[in-house]
Amino acid sequence: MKKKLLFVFILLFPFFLKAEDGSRLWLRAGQDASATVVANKQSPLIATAMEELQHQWRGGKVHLTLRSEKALRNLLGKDGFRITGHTAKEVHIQASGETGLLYGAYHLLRLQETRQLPDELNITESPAYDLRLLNHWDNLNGTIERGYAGHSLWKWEELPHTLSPRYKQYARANASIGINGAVLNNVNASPDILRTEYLGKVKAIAEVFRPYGMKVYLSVNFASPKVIGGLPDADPSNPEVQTWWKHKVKEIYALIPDFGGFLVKANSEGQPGPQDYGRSHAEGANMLAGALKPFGGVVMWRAFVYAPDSDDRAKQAYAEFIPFDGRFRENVIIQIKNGPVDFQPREPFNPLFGALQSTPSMIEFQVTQEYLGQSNHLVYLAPLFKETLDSDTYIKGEGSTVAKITGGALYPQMLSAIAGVANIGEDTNWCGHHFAQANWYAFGRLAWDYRLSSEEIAEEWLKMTFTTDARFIVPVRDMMIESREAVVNYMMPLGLHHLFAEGHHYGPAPWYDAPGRPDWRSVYYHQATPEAIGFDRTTNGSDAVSQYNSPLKERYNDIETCPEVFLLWFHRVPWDYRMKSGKTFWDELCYAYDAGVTQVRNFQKLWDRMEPYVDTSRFKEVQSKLKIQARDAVWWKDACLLYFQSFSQRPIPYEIERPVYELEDLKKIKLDMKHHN
Ligand code: BDP
Repeated sequence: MKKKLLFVFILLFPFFLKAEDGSRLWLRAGQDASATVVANKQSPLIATAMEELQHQWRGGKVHLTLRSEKALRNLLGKDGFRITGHTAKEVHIQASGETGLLYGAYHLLRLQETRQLPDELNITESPAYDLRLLNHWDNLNGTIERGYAGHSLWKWEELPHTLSPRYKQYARANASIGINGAVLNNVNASPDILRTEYLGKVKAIAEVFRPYGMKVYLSVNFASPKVIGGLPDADPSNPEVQTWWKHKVKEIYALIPDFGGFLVKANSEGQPGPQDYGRSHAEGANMLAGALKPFGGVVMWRAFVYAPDSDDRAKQAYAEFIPFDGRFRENVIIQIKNGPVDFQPREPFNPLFGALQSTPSMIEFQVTQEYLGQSNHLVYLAPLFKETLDSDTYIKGEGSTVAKITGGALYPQMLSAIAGVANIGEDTNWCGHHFAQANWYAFGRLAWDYRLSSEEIAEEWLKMTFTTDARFIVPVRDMMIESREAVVNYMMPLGLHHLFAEGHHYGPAPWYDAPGRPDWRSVYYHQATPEAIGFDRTTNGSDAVSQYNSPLKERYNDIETCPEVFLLWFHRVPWDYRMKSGKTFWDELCYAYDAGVTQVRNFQKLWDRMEPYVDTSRFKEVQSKLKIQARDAVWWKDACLLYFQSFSQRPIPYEIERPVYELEDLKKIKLDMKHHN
C-alpha cells in the first residue's frame, strides 16, 4: 500500500512541482494517455498527428486515413478533415492531405480538452483561408519592432547548428490552431536575410516547422540586388535585377523546397521600392512574382503606403492601388491592414477591400498590441478582428463582407490568405501578458473559421489555458469580450484616432504637434478647435467617404446617420452637437472616457474574485498588469479630457470622476521607449 502511494506521488510530483508560468500556452493537456492510433500512410507529418493523439487522446482507437478521391479533395481541400465514429469506441479522421489529418487530430483533442466531445462524431471542417500566417517583425539583431514579449525567438547567431527547443513548441502551437506559415523577419527588412549564410539558418527553421505543416516566408528588401547583389540599381525593368532575383529564388528553393514566398513593404515609410525608379507597385510585384512562379511561391505586396504631402493619409492606399487593379500577376496578393490608417483601437475597414475586383487581397491584423496598451493591457482582440471581417463592403450588394472577399467566396481568387503581426517573443509566457496569448489563439481560430464567435473562441482558450470551471469561464469570458470596448473608451472613443505619443505609441499625447511629418502628429487627426473636433472626411472635406460603396458612403457622409463609433473619423463635430443619448458631444466624450476607466476597475474586481480558480503566479501576474492598466486608463482619460477641455471650455460633467493629474505634468511625461515614428 505504501509502495503504491509512493508510486502515485512520484507520478504526480512533476505536476505539483511545475508551477504554471504560461509557457505551455493552451497546450496543457496531460501527456500520459496511451491511445491506439493507426494510419494508412507513414510520413513525418502524419507521425506528428499520431504522436499527439497517442499521448493525449483518452477515447477509443483512432484511424487516420488519407484518401485520394477527387470528391473528397474538392470538399475538404488539402487542410480540411472529416471526423466520424464513436468517441469511446472508434474514431475515424479522414482527409485528402496530410495536413488535414494533423488539423483533424488537433480538433479532436481540442473538443476533448474543452469538454465538448459528443458520443457520436460527425464533423466536417475546412479552413476559410488557404494561407494562415503570422508576420514576425523580428530584426536580425534579435530585437522585435513593436514586440513587447522580449527578444526574438529566432537565435540567428546560433543557427543553423543550435536549434532552440522553442522552434518546435512554436510550430506545434501554431499547428494546433491551424496557422500554416510564418514570415520570419521584419517588413522593414534587412537585405542580409537573403545572403546565403542566412538562408542556411532559415532552412534549419523550415525543417523544424515542416512536420507541423508550417511553411516559412521572408520579408524582402526591394533594394537587395543593389545592397547585397552589388548591382547598380534595383530597377525591376533592369534585366540584371530580374536575373538576380531569379537566381536568388532558385537558391532558396534548392534549400527549402516548400518555401512559401515573399512579403514586401515597398515605398512605404522610407523603404525602397519600384517607385524609386519610376516604376509601379505592379511592375515591382510582378517581377518578384515571375521569379517565384515556377516554384509555387507567392508575393504578398503590402498596401500600407502614405505620403507626407497627401491631404488625408486614410485615402492613400486606395489611391495608389486602384489604378493597378487587375495588373498584378496571379501569384501576387495585396496585403491590406484592417483599417485605412494604422491598427488603431477602432477604425472603419479599409475601403480597398471593397474596391479591388481583379486582384486578390488579404487582410493584415496586428496581434501585437502596438496601439492597445502593448503587453500591459488586457485587450481581447477577437471582437476587433471580427468587426473588420464582418464589415459589409457592398461591392456586390448586401453581404459582401471583408471576410468573404478575402476568403475568396465572392471572387474566385487563386489565393486566399490572412496575416497577423505576431505578439510572440522569448518571454516565458511567449506574449508578455497571459491574456495576450488569447489574441494569438483567436487569430488562428478565425483564420480557420471566421464564423466562430468571439465568445466561443474565448471559452475554448480559457478552458484550455486555465480551467473548465464555469465559475471562472463565464465571468472571465465576459470580461474579455468587454475589454476591447474598454480600451476604445479610455483611449479613443467616438471615432478619435492616433492620439498617441510619438515613437512608442503607448501613452496619450493628443497635444503632439512637433515639426516633421504632419501625418505623424496627433493634431492632424483630431483637429480640435474651440468650435469643433474631428477630421472632415465627408464630401465637403477630404472626401475619403467616397472610397466606400453606397450605401456606406452616404451613411458615413451624413453626420446624422454616421455610426457614432466613427463620428470623429468622418466628421467635425461641434462640442454642443446632440448625440443619440440626448447628451452634448462634449458630455458624451467625457462619459465615454469615464466608462473606460470604470470598466478596467471592474476587471480588477472581477479578477480578484477569480483567485480560487487560478494558480498563484498567473493570478498575481495578471493582477499586477491590471493595476498598470487601471492607472494607464486614468492617465489616458485625464490627458485627453483636460487637453480637449482647453478647446471645449466646458465643465467635465459633475457626476463623473474628477481628474487626478495636471495636464502640464502629463505633457512632460517622456517614456524611455525608442522608435522611429
Ligand atoms: C506601424 C508601425 C511600424 C511598422 C509599420 C508597418 O508603427 O513600426 O513598420 O506600421 O506596418 O504600425 O510597416
